[in-house]
Amino acid sequence: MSRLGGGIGTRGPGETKLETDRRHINRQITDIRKELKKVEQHRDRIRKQRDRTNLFRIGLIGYTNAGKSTVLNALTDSQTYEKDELFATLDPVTRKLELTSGLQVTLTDTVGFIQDLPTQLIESFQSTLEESRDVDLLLHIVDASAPNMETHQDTVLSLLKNLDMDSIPLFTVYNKKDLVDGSFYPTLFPNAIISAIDKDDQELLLEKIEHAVQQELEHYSVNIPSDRGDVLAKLNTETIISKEEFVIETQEYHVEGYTKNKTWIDFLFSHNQDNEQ
Ligand SMILES: Nc1nc2c(ncn2[C@@H]2O[C@H](COP(=O)(O)OP(=O)(O)OP(=O)(O)O)[C@@H](O)[C@H]2O)c(=O)[nH]1
Ligand SMILES: [Mg+2]
Repeated sequence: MSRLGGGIGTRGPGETKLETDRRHINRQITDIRKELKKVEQHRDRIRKQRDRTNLFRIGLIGYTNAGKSTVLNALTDSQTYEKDELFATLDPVTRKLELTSGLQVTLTDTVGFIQDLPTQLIESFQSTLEESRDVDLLLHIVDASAPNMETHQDTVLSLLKNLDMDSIPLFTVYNKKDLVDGSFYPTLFPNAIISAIDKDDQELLLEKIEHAVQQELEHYSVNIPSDRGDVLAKLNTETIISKEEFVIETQEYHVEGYTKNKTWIDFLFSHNQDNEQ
């Protein structure tokens, strides 16, 4: 009876341990369930917030010294900053960027990748990348003049895979073209081949980014009553407008374009214009 684990007081030492383990595991399961619940609630909140914003976010990634910070500065330095509720909570490595169409996006810098990252550094490295985890587009900056460019590229791509970030759309920017001797053959597509310090290349890069962004957006078509100038203004800075006309018969604006989030447009309409914020 004792060995079969009968009633109270007959448990052998092994069984007691089993019961302790079981209780321990049950507590862990409860804790994990609570954590998961929290994560779910957090995601829900984020999703709801996303419905209220249409902000397209771009992350800069790349091997160390590739020119990420230089690209960030080159693209954003010349642009003026206005105080804007949309961008009020930006962290120091995130800047606002206005594309050729007038669409405003954010651009976030990250710490450079390196090969054979020491294990104790991986965690802190990952946390700096957290910010880039849920971006809508990654700009992969590559130093086109580096002798081991391909190894650098592969290091970045495999780290992205390890971080489960390889499903994020990727656009490659081959940088430092002014330092390349002879011909250059890119291996990642789509791409832009530029020198971050060249003004014309900065323009070209902006256009290419705009194109890459548009690929990720959804087409929309709306009619806006003439008294909703607020909606029209928002669509101008927060979507790419491809068609805009005033229809005299209906006294409405007919607008077509590309947006990150269609729900956000519904939200705009339901939002009372006299009750901003
Ligand atoms: N000649 C040339 N130099 C460049 C170009 N872009 C960046 N650099 C230089 O390359 C060096 C590294 O640039 P950063 O922008 O600091 O590189 P990073 O990718 O931010 O580096 P980490 O932050 O360390 O990962 C700097 O000395 C830049 O001036 C370029 O197009 N041409
Ligand atoms: Mg940098």
